[in-house]
Amino acid sequence: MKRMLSGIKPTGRLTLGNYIGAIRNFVAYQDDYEMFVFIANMHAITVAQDKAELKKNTRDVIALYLACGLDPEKTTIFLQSDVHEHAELGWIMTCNSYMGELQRMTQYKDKTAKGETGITAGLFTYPSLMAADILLYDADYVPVGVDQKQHVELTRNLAERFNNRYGDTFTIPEPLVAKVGAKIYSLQDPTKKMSKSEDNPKGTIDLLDEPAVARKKIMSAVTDSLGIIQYEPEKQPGIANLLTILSSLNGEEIDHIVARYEGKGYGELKKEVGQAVFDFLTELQIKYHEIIKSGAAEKVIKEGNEKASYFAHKKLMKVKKKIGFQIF
Ligand code: AQP
Repeated sequence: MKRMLSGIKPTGRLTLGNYIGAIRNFVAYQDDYEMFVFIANMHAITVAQDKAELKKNTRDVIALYLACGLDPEKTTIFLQSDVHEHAELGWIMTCNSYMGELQRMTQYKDKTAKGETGITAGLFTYPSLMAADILLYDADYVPVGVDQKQHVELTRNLAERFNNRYGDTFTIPEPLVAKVGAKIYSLQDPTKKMSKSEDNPKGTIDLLDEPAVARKKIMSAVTDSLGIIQYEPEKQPGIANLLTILSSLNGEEIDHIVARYEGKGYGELKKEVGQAVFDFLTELQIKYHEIIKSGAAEKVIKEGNEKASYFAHKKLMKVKKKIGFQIF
């Protein structure tokens, strides 16, 4: 069975974008791949985090992974900072990365281009840590959004560089971009990605939003004045976003939805999308509350950490030997 690895940063409350673009796919993949899914809390601190919020968000990511359908029998779910090999291999990968390569990574490039201040060294070097995350487990595939393909490319380059220098050590991973619903946009600015750390709560559906509040957000989503329901992301990003959300939640082809709405207005479409989101969140949150009450998250993480550590330790030992860290 091929191996796959991915993670989510606990930088805020998980959004519908995180579900549609990532978690939903992890759940589908876990039947066909040996899955490793982690909570990327070491990546989260590349930007300052409040301690209490980081703890709460981390627990919520675990509970929501489970509530969304990740099955710990099939998927190893672990906390990045509890598997210390990530930090160790991360440093080795940093020492294998060139400044020029890291300067080309979009997050750093965008933030410096905007003249942002307070950019941490971690934000500059995190792609090397990401490479370590992937290479520790010999992942064959990494499911990514379009914007993250660049990271897997860097990982491939670092792995090849290491293998050429020290002999065959790492599996070269491939990015896997999902076809449908790869990207969900802000409801208030549908040209911008829906993000956990978005400031305007009206643009984002949080997985833990009150379902009625989420429905209201859909009803007040920004659209356009064309008045035609069609899938034209360039011309009508707001409508395209609503169609993508509906199709992702009810499994209906976008073309079918568009055909159903011929001659109908935006209000009706919003009502249906709002109801689909309402139903989805209601069911998800029932499971989430059960998981929180049962204490299942703690047990899952403990077992997942142990399993991940086993693989990570073996790989790191091999690497240390190759580079001359093991002296006796
Ligand atoms: N809007 C989105 N549409 C589709 N997929 C999305 N993902 C995130 N937002 C959307 C996917 O979710 C995973 C989470 O990755 P992450 O938390 O490590 O980083 P991110 O992509 O930067 O997510 P956010 O929510 O935008 O976080 P912040 O605000 O902290 O930067 C990835 O697989 C991503 O593609």
